[in-house]
Amino acid sequence: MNARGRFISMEGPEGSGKTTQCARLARRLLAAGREVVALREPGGTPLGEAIRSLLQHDAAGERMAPEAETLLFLASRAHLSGQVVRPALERGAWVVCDRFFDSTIAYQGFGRGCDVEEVIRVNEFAVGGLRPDLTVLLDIDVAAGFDRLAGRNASAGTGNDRFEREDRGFHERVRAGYLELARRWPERIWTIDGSRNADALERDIWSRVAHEFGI
Ligand code: Z5A
Repeated sequence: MNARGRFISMEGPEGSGKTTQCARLARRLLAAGREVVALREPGGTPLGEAIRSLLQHDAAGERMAPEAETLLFLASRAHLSGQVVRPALERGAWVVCDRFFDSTIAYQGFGRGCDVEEVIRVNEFAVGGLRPDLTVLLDIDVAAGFDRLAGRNASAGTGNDRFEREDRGFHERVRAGYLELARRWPERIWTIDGSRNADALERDIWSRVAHEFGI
């Protein structure tokens, strides 16, 4: 458990509904009278948002080395952890984060093929022992997640970003990697079926959070 506040991260493959569920959980916590700090990764600080833009777009079409990509995510996370997450937890706030360190293990470790144990070690260096009290893993079939993103991108008139353009095999490795992490850290990572409707997911997540943290 973190000092005074609580730290909840939301994880999952593309289109699993993390952003939707983070917003709904934050609303429920606010309604329960808690101070909430809602964050996304990469991002959450001006430096983090600048790093996000580097990571999501090809710099002059140049393919990024997996190690460089890993370290950019970690730079954003190290800054966010020290500048925002720890101070929020210390004053008793609830931090709800759309992705955290499991994303780097899943995407850069299992997805890109960087050594998973090495990625875990450098992650530790970046966050200095900080870890979520609870991680909700929204698991979804890769094709179903992409169907959702296609719908969203079509209505927003946007294209796929650098990660969304990766092939199916990459995204299958990411999904399998997440499921492996859930087996490795069952006390922290709670896997739920993200293919269900958003209202049902919101209810289940809230009932787990309320029960686990005594709200
Ligand atoms: N990345 C990494 O490689 N390493 C790292 O360490 C970190 C990240 C931290 C960040 O992109 C990218 O960076 C990400 C991984 C990589 N790869 N990509 N792409 P991002 O932040 O822009 O996007 P994302 O985190 O991947 O989110 P997403 O996949 O775009 O979406 P989502 O948050 O999972 O879902 P959503 O936005 O809530 O919903 C997507 C659509 O589905 C939308 O139209 C919703 O209305 C709809 N939706 C949501 N829930 C449901 C349900 N339950 N049923 C039906 N439809 C739904």
